[in-house]
Amino acid sequence: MNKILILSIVLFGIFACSSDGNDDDPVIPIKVQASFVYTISTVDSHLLFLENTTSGDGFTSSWDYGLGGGNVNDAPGVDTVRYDTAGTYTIKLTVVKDGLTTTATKTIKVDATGICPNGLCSGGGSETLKSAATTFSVGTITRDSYIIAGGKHTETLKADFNNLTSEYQMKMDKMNPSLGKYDFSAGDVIVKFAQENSMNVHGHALIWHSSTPSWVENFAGTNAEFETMVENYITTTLNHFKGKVRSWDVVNEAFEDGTGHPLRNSIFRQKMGDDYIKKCFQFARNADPNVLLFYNDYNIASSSTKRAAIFALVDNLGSLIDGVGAQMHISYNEPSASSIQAVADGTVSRGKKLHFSELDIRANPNNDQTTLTTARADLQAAKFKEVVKIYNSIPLANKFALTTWGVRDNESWLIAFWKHIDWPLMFNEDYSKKPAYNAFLEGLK
Ligand code: 9MR
Repeated sequence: MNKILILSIVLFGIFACSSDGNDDDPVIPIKVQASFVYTISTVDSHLLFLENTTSGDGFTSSWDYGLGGGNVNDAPGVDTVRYDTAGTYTIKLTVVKDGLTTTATKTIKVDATGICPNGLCSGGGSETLKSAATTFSVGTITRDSYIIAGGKHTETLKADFNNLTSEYQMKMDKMNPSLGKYDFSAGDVIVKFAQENSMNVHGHALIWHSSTPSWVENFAGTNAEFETMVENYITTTLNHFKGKVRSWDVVNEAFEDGTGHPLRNSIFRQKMGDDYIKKCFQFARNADPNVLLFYNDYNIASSSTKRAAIFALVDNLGSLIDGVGAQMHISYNEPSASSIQAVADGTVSRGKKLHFSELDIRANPNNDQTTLTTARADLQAAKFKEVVKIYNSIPLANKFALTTWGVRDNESWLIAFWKHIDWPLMFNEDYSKKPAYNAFLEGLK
């Protein structure tokens, strides 16, 4: 009796659930799985091309680019999205078909140079020059126009550098264009950007024979009036930037290159005498006792006699000078490591700070290259590493900053100066990093 009842219930159930193929029966929805691929533009590494590769049809789809803008409709074809700011972004594709939703996500990384291929940013991911150089500042040059324009230049500054030097706008011809008239506007733009981004500013350069305005070259007054004018200029400039500029090159390139390296016979020397450098340092010290004062010059490594002349000046200045600026316009094959070391040793033994102030390394000093070959780029990188290693090995108390004279190869002053192609810096024209960049990081290890 119980068995018959159970069989009846089972049979009823089977018949009740069976389909007779009638069209009115509900269609079971087919789920489509969202999927997409992306490629980075080869022309502009900040551009990402997104392609929805979900198979099937009859679905709607939308993107969340991870930029905080929420979902946007997936337009037909490839979507192009721009990622300007360094960071990590999760891109999400949402596909809806017949009320069923699926998603696909991918995460991309962006650094100062753009979207990192395969999520691998060069320089070991998040490591940048300034984050790796924990015991000294990493500097470079800039201009007010570059800062105002923003974009990749300022992104790169923010990512890698924390010590800014004005390439030419904090020199006398720009800051003091006529008697009693001052223009600090470009310096102010650089200072503001530096303050907003926790960077230092290095003032370059108060007195330089090569950027002396013509009204100073043709000064009509007495020597005493000339000296007062120079004192006023230094005092006014240092007062304006007091507390905003960490350091100044007080005098730049005062020595001749020839035998004996005499002082250049600049208008300053003619009017103020052989001790004009000391006077200028004293004016600066009087105006701002806290700012760091440097003497800056080139060929300090390559010429032992020039080095000797410069160190004699440093000795003569005594406590008026805080540091030596060694410009470091060098080549991939010279000067030797021991010559560079001699600059470090001479500065350290005098208890002064060392600024490798204008580092660029010519990859093509003999104009025998039309493109930067891998072999030459590697040799150049090795020299960058050597320079950084030497700098990083000096005692902490003598460290100050290592400044490259430019960001991108194509912006270097060297190309116009030598009138042929070269690639002396750490970034390519598209701001991608050269082997020299990683070599800089390696030099710190
Ligand atoms: O790179 C600078 C270039 O843009 C300027 O026109 C020039 C004159 O102001 O100065 C260049 O920088 C020099 C620096 O101030 C001192 N050492 C040599 C640098 C290259 O000439």
